[in-house]
Amino acid sequence: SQYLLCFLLNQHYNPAFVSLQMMKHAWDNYKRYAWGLNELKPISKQGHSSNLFGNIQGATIVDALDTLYIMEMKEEFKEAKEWVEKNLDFNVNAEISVFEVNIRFVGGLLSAYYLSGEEIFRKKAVELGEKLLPAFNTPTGIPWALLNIKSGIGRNWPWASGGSSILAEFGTLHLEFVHLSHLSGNPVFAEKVMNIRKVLSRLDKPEGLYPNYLNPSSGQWGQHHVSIGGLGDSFYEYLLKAWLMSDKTDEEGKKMYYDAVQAIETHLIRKSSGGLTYIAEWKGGLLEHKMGHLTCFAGGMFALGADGAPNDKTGHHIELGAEIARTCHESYDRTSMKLGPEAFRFDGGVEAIATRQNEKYYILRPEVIETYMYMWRLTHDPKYRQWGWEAVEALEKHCRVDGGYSGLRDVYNNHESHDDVQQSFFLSETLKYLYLLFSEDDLLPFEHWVFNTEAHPLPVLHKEDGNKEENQK
Ligand code: DMJ
Repeated sequence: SQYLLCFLLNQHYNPAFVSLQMMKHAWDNYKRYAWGLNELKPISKQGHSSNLFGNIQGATIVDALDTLYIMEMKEEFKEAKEWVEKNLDFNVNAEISVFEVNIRFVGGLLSAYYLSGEEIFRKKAVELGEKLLPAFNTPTGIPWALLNIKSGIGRNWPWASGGSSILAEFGTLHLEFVHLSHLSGNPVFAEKVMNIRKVLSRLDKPEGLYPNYLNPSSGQWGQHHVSIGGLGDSFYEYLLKAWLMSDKTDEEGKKMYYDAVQAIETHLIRKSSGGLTYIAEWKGGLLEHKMGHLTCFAGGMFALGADGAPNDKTGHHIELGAEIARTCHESYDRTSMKLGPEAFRFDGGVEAIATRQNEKYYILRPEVIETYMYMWRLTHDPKYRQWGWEAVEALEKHCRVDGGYSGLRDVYNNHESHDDVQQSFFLSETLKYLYLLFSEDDLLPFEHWVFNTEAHPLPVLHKEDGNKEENQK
């Protein structure tokens, strides 16, 4: 495979084909060493289980289904489907993260259903959706973060401010739950997420911003911390995508999204003295000049939302997307390994560089490549493909190991220290976005598909399919 790699990198490489080969390497090793378990430890060559999924098993299989399908890895898709049929079991005594299980398992199953038409995936998605419903049994209907899917008892993360639920968690259920209602004929799923909307739209927002913490009992905000990265990120993403997925009929989602972007621009977006645009974190009115790798998804989001931007701001939103893409590319380029750190700062004389040891790791996250993919599709500027290719080379050089792909502990070091985890989102997101970046635009075109926050494509519910009634529910 080393020989193949050199050949591909130096000769007439076809980058989409290279991403497919990467997927094969990741999948084959998962299959060899961790089949049926959640994730792979590629150095120790054994399974890895995160407590986010309780003892639900098979996260990598479910997360990877649609990538296998899109890449036409037919044999692998078939074996994954057989595993789902025979082994995917939600009747377990497990405390799970409602958000993680929704975006990876519900999202993965829904996409697999829509792409392949295989009934088993629809059935499993609805079955799992029903298991998640007790999470909404709170005085406000804002769901708990954690749920025991056997007992139906929920609670919040012990570290969350004042017993709060997390914005990016309860705000990232909308797309999947609308589809669960659509596919099951049961309105309850859509009702639950429309209620979250209602609670949020009635609340006072400091400077028009949404704090990351909301108490599900009192309906009051916790600490006034605002982030477009961890704890906040995909809430904003889902406002925009709810509107797009509704064939642009969900006016409430649209308004909330563009109002939020306006507040973000005024209070969080800044330019460094070196000319890099970044999105800071807001803590009760004070800015922390730090941007997370997670925040880099926002470049793609701004560009995707550009078309519907009010007051002739289309060009401005594309430009904002392009500037965030450039900043995030710089965060990669300024490391030794050419892969970006978990967080980078714009203070104390540095720009787009991690200064704290515990922010220097890279865990195979997708957000920067995701933004390249959106920017490529929406502008066709070739630099986004070049930047994507730089990431491929860096992944091959530093993350690829015999037993799969591993995250790195310090991207500024000259020697790899591997974290020994092949995250399931590497197969569902990072490799899928790379493949799409190097494919034609008519593969999952944006007019017909929106990607959930784990890169699982969900179809736009076109008006003529009776979507109007659904939004009015
Ligand atoms: C994924 O599970 C999703 O992209 C989520 O929105 C954020 N974290 C990981 C990838 O970094």
